[in-house]
Amino acid sequence: MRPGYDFQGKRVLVIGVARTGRVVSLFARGYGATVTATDTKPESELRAAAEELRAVGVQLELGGHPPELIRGKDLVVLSPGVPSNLPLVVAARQASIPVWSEVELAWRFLRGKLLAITGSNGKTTTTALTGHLLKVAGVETFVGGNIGTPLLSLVESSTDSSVTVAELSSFQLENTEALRPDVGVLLNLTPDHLDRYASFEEYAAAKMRLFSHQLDRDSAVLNADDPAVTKRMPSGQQIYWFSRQKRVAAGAFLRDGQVIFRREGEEVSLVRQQDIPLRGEHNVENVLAACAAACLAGADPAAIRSGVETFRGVEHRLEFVAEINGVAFFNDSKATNVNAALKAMEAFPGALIVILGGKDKGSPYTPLVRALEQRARTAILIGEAAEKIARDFGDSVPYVHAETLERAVELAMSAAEPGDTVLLAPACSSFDQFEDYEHRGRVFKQLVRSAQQRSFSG
Ligand code: UMA
Repeated sequence: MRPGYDFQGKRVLVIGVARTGRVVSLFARGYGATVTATDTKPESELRAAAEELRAVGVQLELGGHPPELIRGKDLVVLSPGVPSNLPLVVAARQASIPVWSEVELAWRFLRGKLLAITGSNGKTTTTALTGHLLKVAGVETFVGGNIGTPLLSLVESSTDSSVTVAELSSFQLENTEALRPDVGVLLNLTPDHLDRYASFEEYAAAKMRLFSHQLDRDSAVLNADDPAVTKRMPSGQQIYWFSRQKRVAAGAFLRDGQVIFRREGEEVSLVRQQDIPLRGEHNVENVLAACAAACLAGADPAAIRSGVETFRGVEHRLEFVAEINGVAFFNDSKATNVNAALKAMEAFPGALIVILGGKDKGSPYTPLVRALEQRARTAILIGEAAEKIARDFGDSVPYVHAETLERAVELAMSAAEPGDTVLLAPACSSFDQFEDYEHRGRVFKQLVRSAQQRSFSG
């Protein structure tokens, strides 16, 4: 039995009025709370949400977060994009008002099992694949979280026999208090979001909160090949591993080209590695993690085999867009950090033109140099981070400045030769020029498809 939260008579402050804040406000209001929602954006930018929320009696404070907003509040709920060190949030904590992330609230109300996936890279693919495997196995499954659907919006549909597969970001895990997934997966830990965290340690600690409240009947699925994960191994729950490199005592690994799942000494062969339809070695890790998680949530081996074979990948993740005059265009707009971009580049053996840049997140771009030296015909730089990337590349990697994505696609079209791949793998977040990475990916696809049309008609 989860603890829930009794909203009756409570005064709740919701910070951020985008996807998360909207759902939290409606939920809390629906359960009888008095709700105030606040956003730094002015009313003119939030008209539709403001109208909808006012209609159900939510009070709005837009265009800033006045300090008096916390007065008399019983609970503050943060959207993931709102930093935990916001003065209003710090003041709430000082006044002993609980500050929760939306996923804490969602967990308290969700029915059935929660299978939660975090890590620096591969979360979205692994979440979508795990959801797919469970659906193929006939398990009643819901998929949400950082992947795009606030977890709280899945509460009403969840049942005692359903499994909710959630992608959780470090932002969402920051303000959790009791959240306890039945199965928690940690894919890997590499530097990310250092524009928001003071250190890698602080970022990793946010991720590890996934396991803080697990009990001995719960499971953790961990990457045995990532030293940053193994050195932070949690305790108190059942530990399963996944590994591309070695056999593990319990969990998923490769043997003779097969994915094997091992539990209590029993082994079952799940799928042949050659039948994994996703590009890149990193996706083998994602498949191993998803297979282990799906086994633990009750999927049978036959369903896992057919689920892996029929999985078609995720939008904005090494997504094939078009081929124009023998040049393949791939959209990996979700590569919002350096390591994700590196993995994307490594998935292509041939000559590459890589579009990089956006809003800098505080990590150096030097880890990309070796992969680019080996493969890149040129790098095309866009957005605020372009100068820093150019400085980090020095003379080692050829690059050109394009500023905008539109110009980058034009330059890529003229630089590419038949057989090349043009890859959008920005290594940065998108907020300098786009609403989010999905918007950036959609714009890229439109630009490529327009170029394809022109090439047909020309
Ligand atoms: N805002 C304030 N005050 C602040 C900061 C922001 O009022 O100090 C307001 C903004 O003006 C805006 C709102 O807060 O109106 C934005 O909130 P949000 O960024 O949390 O946006 P949501 O639409 O609620 O999306 C969030 C996640 N966003 C982030 O983590 C930045 C989405 O992840 C997630 O899909 C969604 O909840 C549903 O769970 C996106 C993401 O970029 C995909 N995630 C990062 C990543 O994957 O790297 C972590």
